[in-house]
Amino acid sequence: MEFDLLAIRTSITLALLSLILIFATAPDASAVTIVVNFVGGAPAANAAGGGDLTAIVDAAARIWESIYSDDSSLVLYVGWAPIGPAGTHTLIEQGGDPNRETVGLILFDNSGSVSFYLDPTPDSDDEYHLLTEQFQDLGGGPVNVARLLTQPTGAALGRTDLLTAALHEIGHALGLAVTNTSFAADSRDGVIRIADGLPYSGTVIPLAANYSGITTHIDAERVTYGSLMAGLSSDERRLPSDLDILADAQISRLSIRRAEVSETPPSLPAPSSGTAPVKAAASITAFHGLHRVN
Ligand SMILES: [Ca+2]
Ligand SMILES: [Ca+2]
Ligand SMILES: [Zn+2]
Repeated sequence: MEFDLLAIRTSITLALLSLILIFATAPDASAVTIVVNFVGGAPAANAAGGGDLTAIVDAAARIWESIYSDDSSLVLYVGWAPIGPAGTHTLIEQGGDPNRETVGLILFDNSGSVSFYLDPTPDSDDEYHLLTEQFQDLGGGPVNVARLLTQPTGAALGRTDLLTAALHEIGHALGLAVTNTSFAADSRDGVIRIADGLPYSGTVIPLAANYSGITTHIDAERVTYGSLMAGLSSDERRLPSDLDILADAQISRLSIRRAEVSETPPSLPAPSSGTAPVKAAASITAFHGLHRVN
Protein backbone atom coordinates (compact mmCIF):
# COMPACT_ATOMS: atom_id res chain seq x y z
CA MET A 1 0.00 0.00 0.00
CA GLU A 2 2.67 2.38 1.05
CA PHE A 3 4.65 1.35 -1.98
CA ASP A 4 1.69 1.94 -4.33
CA LEU A 5 1.10 5.39 -2.93
CA LEU A 6 4.73 6.21 -3.49
CA ALA A 7 4.47 4.91 -7.04
CA ILE A 8 1.40 7.06 -7.68
CA ARG A 9 3.10 10.09 -6.20
CA THR A 10 6.14 9.41 -8.30
CA SER A 11 4.11 9.11 -11.48
CA ILE A 12 2.18 12.29 -10.69
CA THR A 13 5.47 14.08 -10.06
CA LEU A 14 6.86 12.75 -13.31
CA ALA A 15 3.73 13.82 -15.18
CA LEU A 16 4.00 17.32 -13.73
CA LEU A 17 7.68 17.43 -14.51
CA SER A 18 7.09 16.42 -18.12
CA LEU A 19 4.35 19.06 -18.41
CA ILE A 20 6.78 21.66 -17.12
CA LEU A 21 9.36 20.43 -19.59
CA ILE A 22 6.88 20.59 -22.44
CA PHE A 23 6.07 24.19 -21.62
CA ALA A 24 9.68 25.07 -20.98
CA THR A 25 10.79 23.72 -24.34
CA ALA A 26 7.78 24.75 -26.39
CA PRO A 27 8.91 27.10 -29.14
CA ASP A 28 7.99 30.73 -28.74
CA ALA A 29 4.57 31.04 -30.34
CA SER A 30 5.52 34.26 -32.06
CA ALA A 31 9.10 34.50 -33.16
CA VAL A 32 11.10 34.71 -36.29
CA THR A 33 12.79 31.37 -36.78
CA ILE A 34 15.88 31.22 -38.95
CA VAL A 35 17.08 27.73 -39.85
CA VAL A 36 20.66 27.52 -41.11
CA ASN A 37 21.76 24.65 -43.36
CA PHE A 38 25.40 24.27 -44.34
CA VAL A 39 25.80 23.35 -48.00
CA GLY A 40 29.57 22.95 -48.24
CA GLY A 41 32.92 24.50 -48.98
CA ALA A 42 35.85 25.43 -46.79
CA PRO A 43 37.32 28.77 -45.76
CA ALA A 44 40.34 30.23 -47.57
CA ALA A 45 43.77 29.60 -46.13
CA ASN A 46 44.06 33.24 -45.04
CA ALA A 47 41.06 32.94 -42.68
CA ALA A 48 41.97 32.88 -39.00
CA GLY A 49 40.38 32.58 -35.60
CA GLY A 50 39.39 28.93 -35.65
CA GLY A 51 35.63 29.50 -35.64
CA ASP A 52 33.09 27.59 -37.68
CA LEU A 53 30.90 29.10 -40.40
CA THR A 54 27.70 27.37 -39.31
CA ALA A 55 28.20 28.37 -35.66
CA ILE A 56 28.88 31.96 -36.70
CA VAL A 57 25.86 32.19 -39.01
CA ASP A 58 23.76 30.58 -36.27
CA ALA A 59 24.92 33.25 -33.82
CA ALA A 60 24.01 35.93 -36.37
CA ALA A 61 20.61 34.29 -36.87
CA ARG A 62 19.95 34.30 -33.09
CA ILE A 63 20.70 38.03 -32.96
CA TRP A 64 18.18 38.78 -35.73
CA GLU A 65 15.63 36.35 -34.25
CA SER A 66 15.79 38.19 -30.93
CA ILE A 67 14.85 41.44 -32.62
CA TYR A 68 11.48 40.62 -34.22
CA SER A 69 8.42 39.05 -32.63
CA ASP A 70 6.54 37.81 -35.68
CA ASP A 71 5.67 34.20 -36.29
CA SER A 72 7.71 33.75 -39.41
CA SER A 73 10.30 31.30 -40.65
CA LEU A 74 13.24 31.57 -42.97
CA VAL A 75 15.45 28.76 -44.24
CA LEU A 76 18.96 29.78 -45.21
CA TYR A 77 21.45 27.65 -47.08
CA VAL A 78 24.98 28.81 -46.34
CA GLY A 79 28.42 27.85 -47.58
CA TRP A 80 31.83 28.84 -48.87
CA ALA A 81 32.46 29.55 -52.55
CA PRO A 82 34.97 31.58 -54.62
CA ILE A 83 32.56 34.46 -55.20
CA GLY A 84 34.91 37.48 -54.98
CA PRO A 85 32.94 39.85 -52.74
CA ALA A 86 32.90 38.99 -49.05
CA GLY A 87 29.38 37.65 -49.14
CA THR A 88 26.34 37.31 -51.34
CA HIS A 89 22.69 36.68 -50.71
CA THR A 90 20.22 35.25 -53.18
CA LEU A 91 16.49 35.05 -52.55
CA ILE A 92 15.23 31.60 -53.54
CA GLU A 93 11.61 31.67 -52.41
CA GLN A 94 9.23 34.30 -51.04
CA GLY A 95 5.58 34.36 -50.21
CA GLY A 96 2.89 34.84 -47.60
CA ASP A 97 1.01 37.89 -46.44
CA PRO A 98 2.89 40.03 -45.68
CA ASN A 99 5.32 38.86 -48.31
CA ARG A 100 8.65 37.68 -46.91
CA GLU A 101 11.61 35.66 -48.05
CA THR A 102 11.18 32.06 -46.95
CA VAL A 103 14.23 30.40 -48.49
CA GLY A 104 17.56 31.99 -49.32
CA LEU A 105 21.17 31.21 -50.16
CA ILE A 106 24.11 32.99 -48.56
CA LEU A 107 27.64 32.37 -49.76
CA PHE A 108 30.90 33.65 -48.31
CA ASP A 109 34.06 34.10 -50.31
CA ASN A 110 36.85 31.53 -50.09
CA SER A 111 38.92 32.80 -53.03
CA GLY A 112 41.27 34.48 -50.55
CA SER A 113 40.41 38.00 -51.73
CA VAL A 114 38.88 38.59 -48.30
CA SER A 115 40.76 37.59 -45.17
CA PHE A 116 38.04 36.55 -42.73
CA TYR A 117 38.08 36.47 -38.96
CA LEU A 118 36.25 33.31 -37.90
CA ASP A 119 35.20 34.12 -34.35
CA PRO A 120 35.44 30.96 -32.18
CA THR A 121 33.17 32.72 -29.64
CA PRO A 122 30.57 34.41 -31.88
CA ASP A 123 28.26 35.19 -28.94
CA SER A 124 30.86 37.51 -27.47
CA ASP A 125 32.46 40.65 -28.87
CA ASP A 126 35.50 40.60 -26.58
CA GLU A 127 37.93 40.79 -29.50
CA TYR A 128 36.77 44.33 -30.23
CA HIS A 129 37.61 46.81 -27.53
CA LEU A 130 35.57 49.87 -28.47
CA LEU A 131 31.80 50.10 -29.03
CA THR A 132 30.61 53.27 -30.72
CA GLU A 133 26.94 54.10 -31.20
CA GLN A 134 25.86 56.79 -33.63
CA PHE A 135 22.57 58.67 -33.77
CA GLN A 136 21.12 60.73 -36.56
CA ASP A 137 17.79 62.42 -37.17
CA LEU A 138 16.43 61.24 -40.51
CA GLY A 139 13.02 62.81 -40.00
CA GLY A 140 11.66 60.77 -37.11
CA GLY A 141 13.85 61.96 -34.27
CA PRO A 142 17.42 60.96 -33.42
CA VAL A 143 17.65 57.25 -34.13
CA ASN A 144 20.51 54.86 -33.57
CA VAL A 145 22.15 54.30 -36.97
CA ALA A 146 25.31 52.45 -35.96
CA ARG A 147 26.53 49.96 -33.38
CA LEU A 148 30.13 49.68 -34.35
CA LEU A 149 32.84 47.68 -32.59
CA THR A 150 36.42 48.61 -33.39
CA GLN A 151 39.95 48.19 -31.98
CA PRO A 152 40.21 44.48 -32.81
CA THR A 153 42.74 42.26 -31.11
CA GLY A 154 44.33 38.90 -31.87
CA ALA A 155 43.22 37.14 -35.03
CA ALA A 156 40.48 39.76 -35.57
CA LEU A 157 43.17 42.36 -36.28
CA GLY A 158 43.48 43.11 -39.98
CA ARG A 159 40.63 40.80 -40.93
CA THR A 160 37.03 41.04 -42.05
CA ASP A 161 34.59 39.78 -39.43
CA LEU A 162 32.54 36.85 -40.73
CA LEU A 163 29.88 37.44 -38.06
CA THR A 164 29.34 40.93 -39.46
CA ALA A 165 29.14 39.55 -43.00
CA ALA A 166 26.60 36.98 -41.79
CA LEU A 167 24.51 39.62 -39.98
CA HIS A 168 24.62 41.75 -43.14
CA GLU A 169 23.58 38.95 -45.50
CA ILE A 170 20.77 37.86 -43.16
CA GLY A 171 19.70 41.51 -43.16
CA HIS A 172 19.25 41.14 -46.92
CA ALA A 173 17.27 37.92 -46.44
CA LEU A 174 14.92 39.70 -44.02
CA GLY A 175 13.83 42.18 -46.67
CA LEU A 176 16.51 44.22 -48.38
CA ALA A 177 16.79 42.15 -51.56
CA VAL A 178 16.12 43.37 -55.12
CA THR A 179 14.04 40.35 -56.06
CA ASN A 180 11.97 40.64 -52.89
CA THR A 181 8.69 42.03 -54.27
CA SER A 182 8.05 44.09 -51.11
CA PHE A 183 11.46 45.71 -51.42
CA ALA A 184 11.00 46.30 -55.15
CA ALA A 185 7.72 48.11 -54.50
CA ASP A 186 9.08 50.23 -51.66
CA SER A 187 12.48 51.10 -53.12
CA ARG A 188 11.34 52.75 -56.37
CA ASP A 189 11.53 56.19 -54.77
CA GLY A 190 15.02 55.45 -53.45
CA VAL A 191 14.05 55.62 -49.79
CA ILE A 192 12.34 53.53 -47.15
CA ARG A 193 9.86 55.58 -45.13
CA ILE A 194 9.16 54.27 -41.65
CA ALA A 195 5.39 54.22 -41.29
CA ASP A 196 3.16 54.88 -38.30
CA GLY A 197 3.08 51.90 -35.98
CA LEU A 198 6.83 51.46 -35.94
CA PRO A 199 9.18 53.41 -33.65
CA TYR A 200 10.74 56.50 -35.22
CA SER A 201 7.93 56.75 -37.78
CA GLY A 202 8.69 59.51 -40.24
CA THR A 203 12.30 58.38 -40.53
CA VAL A 204 13.37 58.28 -44.16
CA ILE A 205 16.14 55.79 -44.89
CA PRO A 206 18.14 56.71 -48.00
CA LEU A 207 19.22 53.81 -50.19
CA ALA A 208 22.49 53.82 -52.07
CA ALA A 209 22.35 53.92 -55.86
CA ASN A 210 24.85 52.73 -58.42
CA TYR A 211 25.04 52.52 -62.22
CA SER A 212 22.25 49.96 -62.27
CA GLY A 213 19.90 51.90 -60.01
CA ILE A 214 18.74 51.69 -56.41
CA THR A 215 20.62 49.14 -54.34
CA THR A 216 19.68 47.12 -51.28
CA HIS A 217 22.10 49.07 -49.10
CA ILE A 218 21.67 52.06 -46.82
CA ASP A 219 23.39 55.07 -48.37
CA ALA A 220 26.74 55.32 -46.59
CA GLU A 221 27.21 58.88 -47.83
CA ARG A 222 24.05 60.18 -46.18
CA VAL A 223 24.01 58.09 -43.01
CA THR A 224 26.65 58.27 -40.29
CA TYR A 225 29.30 55.58 -40.62
CA GLY A 226 28.59 52.13 -39.29
CA SER A 227 25.13 50.92 -40.33
CA LEU A 228 25.15 47.15 -40.82
CA MET A 229 23.22 47.40 -44.09
CA ALA A 230 25.52 50.08 -45.50
CA GLY A 231 28.51 47.76 -45.91
CA LEU A 232 31.46 46.58 -43.90
CA SER A 233 35.18 47.05 -43.62
CA SER A 234 37.98 45.03 -42.10
CA ASP A 235 38.93 45.57 -38.45
CA GLU A 236 35.38 46.19 -37.30
CA ARG A 237 32.21 44.44 -36.22
CA ARG A 238 28.83 45.92 -37.01
CA LEU A 239 25.76 44.89 -35.06
CA PRO A 240 22.24 45.70 -36.28
CA SER A 241 21.51 49.34 -35.58
CA ASP A 242 17.99 50.56 -34.99
CA LEU A 243 18.03 51.93 -38.53
CA ASP A 244 18.91 48.49 -39.95
CA ILE A 245 16.20 46.94 -37.79
CA LEU A 246 13.63 49.50 -38.93
CA ALA A 247 14.47 49.02 -42.62
CA ASP A 248 13.68 45.31 -42.59
CA ALA A 249 10.71 45.85 -40.27
CA GLN A 250 9.21 48.30 -42.77
CA ILE A 251 9.90 46.18 -45.86
CA SER A 252 8.73 42.87 -44.39
CA ARG A 253 6.08 44.22 -41.99
CA LEU A 254 7.93 42.80 -39.00
CA SER A 255 7.12 43.76 -35.42
CA ILE A 256 9.97 44.83 -33.22
CA ARG A 257 10.20 43.03 -29.90
CA ARG A 258 10.29 46.14 -27.79
CA ALA A 259 10.22 44.50 -24.39
CA GLU A 260 13.52 42.74 -24.91
CA VAL A 261 15.56 45.32 -26.68
CA SER A 262 17.54 46.61 -23.73
CA GLU A 263 20.24 43.97 -24.21
CA THR A 264 23.34 44.36 -26.28
CA PRO A 265 22.30 44.71 -29.89
CA PRO A 266 18.95 46.47 -30.20
CA SER A 267 17.81 49.30 -27.93
CA LEU A 268 15.01 50.65 -29.99
CA PRO A 269 12.46 52.43 -27.81
CA ALA A 270 14.43 55.20 -26.13
CA PRO A 271 16.83 57.08 -28.33
CA SER A 272 19.69 58.36 -26.25
CA SER A 273 20.58 61.97 -26.51
CA GLY A 274 23.22 63.49 -28.66
CA THR A 275 24.07 63.11 -32.27
CA ALA A 276 27.63 62.03 -32.72
CA PRO A 277 29.70 63.75 -35.37
CA VAL A 278 29.54 62.22 -38.78
CA LYS A 279 32.65 60.26 -39.62
CA ALA A 280 34.04 61.30 -42.96
CA ALA A 281 32.75 59.34 -45.90
CA ALA A 282 36.40 58.70 -46.76
CA SER A 283 36.26 55.60 -44.60
CA ILE A 284 34.13 54.06 -47.33
CA THR A 285 37.28 53.54 -49.35
CA ALA A 286 37.89 50.57 -47.07
CA PHE A 287 34.53 49.13 -48.10
CA HIS A 288 34.68 45.51 -49.12
CA GLY A 289 32.04 45.24 -51.82
CA LEU A 290 29.62 43.04 -49.98
CA HIS A 291 27.17 43.08 -52.80
CA ARG A 292 27.25 42.08 -56.39
CA VAL A 293 24.37 40.14 -54.88
CA ASN A 294 20.93 39.26 -56.13
CA1 LIG B 1 34.04 36.49 -29.96
CA1 LIG C 1 9.84 53.95 -50.55
ZN1 LIG D 1 24.97 43.75 -49.00
